[in-house]
Amino acid sequence: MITRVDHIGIACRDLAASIAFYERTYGFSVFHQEVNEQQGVKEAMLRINGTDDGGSTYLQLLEPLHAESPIAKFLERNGEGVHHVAFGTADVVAETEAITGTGVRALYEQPRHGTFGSSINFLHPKDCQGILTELVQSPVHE
Ligand code: CMX
Ligand code: CO
Repeated sequence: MITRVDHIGIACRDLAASIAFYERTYGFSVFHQEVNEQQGVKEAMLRINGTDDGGSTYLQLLEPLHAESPIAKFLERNGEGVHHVAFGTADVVAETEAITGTGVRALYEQPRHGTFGSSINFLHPKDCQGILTELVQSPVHE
């Protein structure tokens, strides 16, 4: 079951400049920053609100680490903007299986490492109404 919106992923060219925009415009602040080599990104999570299942909702600002990053390819094609939508679930394996059972392609056979040590998978944008969709299982599910 999908229980919430976990985050909206936003592609940017300059992480510091993007963070500064969200700080001065909306008063959001950085909750967490990390580099994820496997995903090819330098990222910042800006926490927006808590949710009733104990999780939170974030904006995920994503700067490419190198030219082969999926974010670099996206920026080249589309410029800065919304890159993906991520839904939270208590069980990413079961949720991926349920969704692929409806005919939607998952990008990975097994979940991979996401922000905060979460487990993630992606659903192909061409099967999801044009939206790259991420499934996220938080490391500790409250
Ligand atoms: N949103 C919507 N559509 C997208 C898209 C996106 N973010 N990225 C690509 N597409 C579209 C392309 O425009 C293309 O459409 P057309 O065929 O109509 O031109 C189609 O998908 C396939 O494009 P492609 O060139 O074959 O594939 P790409 O090399 O662009 O790869 C994808 C697309 C989704 C497989 C790749 O970006 C990927 O593996 N993403 C998952 C990992 C990721 O995005 N990591 C960064 C975020 C990490 C995090 O959230 O923690
Ligand atoms: Co994400």
